[in-house]
Amino acid sequence: MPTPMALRHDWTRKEIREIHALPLPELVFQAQLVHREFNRTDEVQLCKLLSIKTGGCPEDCAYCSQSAHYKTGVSREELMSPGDVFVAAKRAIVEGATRFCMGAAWRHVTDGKDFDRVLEMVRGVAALDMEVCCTLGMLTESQALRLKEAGLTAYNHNLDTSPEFYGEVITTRVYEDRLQTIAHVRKAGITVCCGGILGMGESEEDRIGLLQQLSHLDPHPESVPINMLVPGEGTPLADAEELDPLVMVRAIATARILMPASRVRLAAGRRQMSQEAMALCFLAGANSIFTGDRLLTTPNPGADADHRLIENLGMKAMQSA
Ligand code: SAM
Ligand code: DTB
Ligand code: SF4
Repeated sequence: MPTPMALRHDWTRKEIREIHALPLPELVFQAQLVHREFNRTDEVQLCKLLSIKTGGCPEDCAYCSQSAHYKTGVSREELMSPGDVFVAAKRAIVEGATRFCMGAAWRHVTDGKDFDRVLEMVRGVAALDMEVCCTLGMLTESQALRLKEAGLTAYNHNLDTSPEFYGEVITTRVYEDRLQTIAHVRKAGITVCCGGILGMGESEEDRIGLLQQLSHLDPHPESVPINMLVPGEGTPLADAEELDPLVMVRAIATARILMPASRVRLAAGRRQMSQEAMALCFLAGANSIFTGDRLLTTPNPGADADHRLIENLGMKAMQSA
């Protein structure tokens, strides 16, 4: 038996650059070798997103239509009621999802009645036997602990891009703030969901820088969402040049090689991709998608289309994890 590959957290930029620049067939082949060693290659996890608190966010993320800094047509709403969230979670189960992720357009969590209500949502969804994930902005250590006690499985907090490019996209917080929240989540014993966005005008070196940062987290994030920018009207990135889907394939394959045991999610942007491009992403090692007809504020292919896609490829939806 060959010795199983050890997980590494010290990948150099040069090594990552070399992997990322391989001829695409070779890169995908290398990613497949790793994928086969660590994961079932015929399974895709279906995750469902729900925006529990939409719009009016004080942060200025240039890609986001929920930022209050831009006129985007997404209006500010109140936090949803737990009852409505549970209805959505039960529908997600019927649609085959095994993970439910609740997103709030907050800069950070504030203790008080809204956070208490989120904790109630977490307890209720956890009781449905799904993986429960939240993405609520920055967290303190004690807030992370309270989420853990409520039954939270995972917390999503993306690094989005390289440290060098970060300031071009967001000015209301710094990279170190993100790393700190991720550390609080890890310390509380919650699994980490951390990835980024491609197609914001970043260079190839920025994508490599993002992948290096993710791979240097120790342990690796259990879940790595790779989003393709969904350009939102009124945001500074509304007219960003459309990304070649093969850039997604390269990033996913590289993420798979650097973080062999993580779930790599082909996240936002699937409406802009062909079935063939998505198939290449699975070949490159993606093993998770967001299903359902909405992401947070933008459309997604929909559960029926996703089941057809998975069936066409002879793959299957991951059963309860
Ligand atoms: N406010 C919280 C935060 O930013 O951490 C949670 C919600 S935020 C919408 C979660 C992630 O979604 C962002 O970090 C970003 O990576 C991704 N995202 C947001 N808008 C996007 C867009 N238009 N296209 C692709 N990904 C996007
Ligand atoms: C992640 O990496 N992508 C998701 C989830 N984590 C929260 C969000 C995608 C949002 C796409 C734009 C929207 O629908 O507003
Ligand atoms: Fe706010 Fe999150 Fe959107 Fe940034 S990505 S503006 S933090 S909702």
